[in-house]
Amino acid sequence: MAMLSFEKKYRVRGGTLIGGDLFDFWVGPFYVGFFGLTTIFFSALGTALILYGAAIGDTWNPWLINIAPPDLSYGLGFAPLRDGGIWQIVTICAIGAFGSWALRMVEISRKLGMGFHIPVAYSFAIFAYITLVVIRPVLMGAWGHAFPYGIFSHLDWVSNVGYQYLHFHYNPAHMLAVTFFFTNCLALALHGALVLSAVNPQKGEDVRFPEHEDTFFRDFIGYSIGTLGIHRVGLFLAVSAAFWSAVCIVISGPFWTLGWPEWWNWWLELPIWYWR
Ligand code: UQ2
Repeated sequence: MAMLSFEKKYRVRGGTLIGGDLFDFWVGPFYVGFFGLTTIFFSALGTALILYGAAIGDTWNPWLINIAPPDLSYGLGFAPLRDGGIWQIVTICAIGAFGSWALRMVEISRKLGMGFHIPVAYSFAIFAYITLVVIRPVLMGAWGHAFPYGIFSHLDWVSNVGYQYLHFHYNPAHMLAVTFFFTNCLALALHGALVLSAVNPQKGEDVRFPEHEDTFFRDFIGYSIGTLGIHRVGLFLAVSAAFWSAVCIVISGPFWTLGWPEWWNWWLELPIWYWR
């Protein structure tokens, strides 16, 4: 709460990418800006379309509501609203909202004279989404290759696409992505636990500072990566997880159509085995 008082000091004018001073204001704690308005526009339109899609669909059961992309026969063309067209406009709205959100991060970073690490990191998540719903469907020639918007329906899509390649866990890029996700969990657990253990003591105990944090890990494993370093590692692990997720799906179909286990035949076909 104490932060709210000195936050005002950082409510500086400028840093906008578009619109000059016109949208350079706050509503309560929220910076608005041109991209704040476009975020609200795309989110509201997209949400309304999902509700409309649900209304003309079969169910209001939140688990089962499904906004599906057009049939494969529509290729890369526009489909009628109730035949995948809603999905297409929702997708445009989603990309518009995510892109606006990233650009609003850029404006706020510029205002504060910060680096662009936050929008750059977030862009990897947007990139992974766009890979799923635009890049891969375009490479494969039909919007119908994108995933449907629905809780169970998108799970079914993931399962079906996985089995289409026999055993997705043999996809080398998938292996990398999963490893990055798990390592990211490890790093965040270590970091969160370390910070809380030092900085949130029992009643009557003193807060401990980074020299204690460093000392814990030096005693424990002979190495401390440091307070700046752990955040560099965290950024790298998180961004890599999103990046390799995008790679593992974009190569499935456009660049590899067999089962993923077969990809490893290159290993079995290495000439070194004749030695035996
Ligand atoms: C650390 C440090 C932090 C940390 C953590 C470490 C004082 C507050 C968690 C320990 C991290 C190491 C040894 C690297 C872990 C690497 C991977 C890939 C899991 O040293 O400095 O700052 O939060």
